Amino acid sequence: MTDERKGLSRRGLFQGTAGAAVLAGTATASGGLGLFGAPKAANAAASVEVAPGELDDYYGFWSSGQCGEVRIIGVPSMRELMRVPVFNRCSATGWGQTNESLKVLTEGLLPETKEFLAKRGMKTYDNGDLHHPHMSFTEGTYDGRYLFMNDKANTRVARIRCDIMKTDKIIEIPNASDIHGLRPQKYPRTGYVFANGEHRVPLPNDGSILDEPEKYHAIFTAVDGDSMEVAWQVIVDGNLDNCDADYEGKWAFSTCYNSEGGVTLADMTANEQDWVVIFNIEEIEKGVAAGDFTEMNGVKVLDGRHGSKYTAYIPISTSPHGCNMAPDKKHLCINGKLSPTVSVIDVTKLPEVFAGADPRSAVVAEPQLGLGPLHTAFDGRGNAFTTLFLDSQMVKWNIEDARKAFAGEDVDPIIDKIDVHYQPGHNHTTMGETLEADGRFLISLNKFSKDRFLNVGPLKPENDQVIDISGEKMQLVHDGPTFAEPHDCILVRADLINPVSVYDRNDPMWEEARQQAEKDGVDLDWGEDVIRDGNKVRVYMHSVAPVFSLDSFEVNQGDEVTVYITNMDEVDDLTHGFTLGNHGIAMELGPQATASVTFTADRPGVHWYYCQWFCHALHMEMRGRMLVKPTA
Ligand code: CUK
Ligand code: CUA
Repeated sequence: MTDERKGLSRRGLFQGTAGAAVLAGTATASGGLGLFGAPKAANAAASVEVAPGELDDYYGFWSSGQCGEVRIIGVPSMRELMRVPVFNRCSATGWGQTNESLKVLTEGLLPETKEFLAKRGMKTYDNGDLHHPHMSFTEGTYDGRYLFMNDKANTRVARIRCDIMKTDKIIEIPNASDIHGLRPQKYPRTGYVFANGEHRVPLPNDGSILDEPEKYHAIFTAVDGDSMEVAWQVIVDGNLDNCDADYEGKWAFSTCYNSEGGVTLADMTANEQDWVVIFNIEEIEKGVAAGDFTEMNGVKVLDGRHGSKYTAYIPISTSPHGCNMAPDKKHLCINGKLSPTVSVIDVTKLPEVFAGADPRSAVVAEPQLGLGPLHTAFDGRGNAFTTLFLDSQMVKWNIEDARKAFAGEDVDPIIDKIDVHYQPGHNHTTMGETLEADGRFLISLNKFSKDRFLNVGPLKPENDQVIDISGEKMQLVHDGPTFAEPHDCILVRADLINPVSVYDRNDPMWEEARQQAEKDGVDLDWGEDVIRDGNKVRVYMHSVAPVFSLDSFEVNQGDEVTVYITNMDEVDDLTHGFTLGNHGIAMELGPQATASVTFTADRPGVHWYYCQWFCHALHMEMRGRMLVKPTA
């Protein structure tokens, strides 16, 4: 294929995704060069093309909103690579059903939550609302250790181990009501993971205070990212929305709305101004050391309301939303939402604010960008990209030029605007929240797709668009439909992440299974046995393609059965599964992993179990029988 022909075919593709039927006619009439021009469109398509067999340059970690999982997407191709269950229940992997996953899902719940769920016959929540996935940092850039994420629905923070891409810790945050904004500390390392409690509730929220909103509080939490324990909390004024951290380990920032302390929409948007709260980490740590806190539900809670030495409140136009620290280490961008502006705070001025200067003196620019600015991303070359929800646009602007304009110079900071389709919320650039921001691609996470895809009924996908930002002008290069409802993503250079292909037999994930096997005198790796312990039965077996080492086992009706299976295959990509028919049971068995599941065998008869992960030419034959002897 000649370059010219390649260009033409790519242009065709581009027009198709743009839905511009008219342009096709124009192209034919002008001999192949339409309004967009073949060479430009060809370059645009080429920049996202990842040919079959080639690998993407970036891992994209996507949230999934009310689906409660994390999705891994290759960027720029936008091919979905994996889903990692976190707060949700997963049919494929058994997340939320295996004993190993239930340990992660239950051990961090508060005692009263466990009690509440037990009354509903539940061990844990099986839903979540995951907005913000962020990676751990060392010295201002991603270090490939962990991903952290929030659950807005059930007030939790979770962690994914990036060596195996599985969730290993989930904790419920006490004294808070839902967790929204979440960001790890960037320097010197993570360190703390900051988590915003959004809704204001009474403390304690035990029914002793009900319809007295003036007594409600929102709370800011620092979680220790290594131990996944709450380090401290700070009570603030207003509702916390999004947050970020600086590049020197000194500050955390949260946008805050509802300075009115209201409970209805009209109340909450009455004031002209709300604020961004600055948390002074050093002062807070000193306060903790000095005992200046109240202990609530086992957590050290500091008072950071107006007048506190731990916080500063910088007034910003009403209801600011996104909170984004630029990789120039200096500028914090606060996105106006209801105001058409982004307020730029120079963090080098914050010590003066804490020393008593007017908080507004830290605001060094406030460019008017368009309607509905929600989130801002950076290219590492001094430019910022802000989503305009109401205008359905992405705007590129220069931070230094915005400062000059704010200081009275006649400079327009806006460099470029393009339409996105439609209503963007978050956006994110390649490595954009790190010191290694490389300015290659920008994702616009659009809340609506409208006419961009085939109609699939009343529920439409969202649309995550890829924009090439390597040049002066932005170029829209790809549309990517997504299911409910990613809010945010991060784009991590591929060399920073090195997952394993086969589990380590010493992984702590199945430590409890190993201990039980030792007590039972069974070799967890290669053994197979049926251990009876009263009405509890423990069944051990291993799998090597295409067989389970037990082709049948027998139990009595009413026994509480735990099946432990170890996949002893050592080959890459050789996952087995265990599905027990008509029992609602299925789990993933990764290479060199152990998984277990517990259930009551109350259906007499013959029940087949089989491998549900295609593993071998004789995969279909990989099965066995559970024989359940009736009681009477
Ligand atoms: S929030 Cu959803 S568009 Cu939860 Cu990050 Cu801004
Ligand atoms: Cu083992 Cu399929």
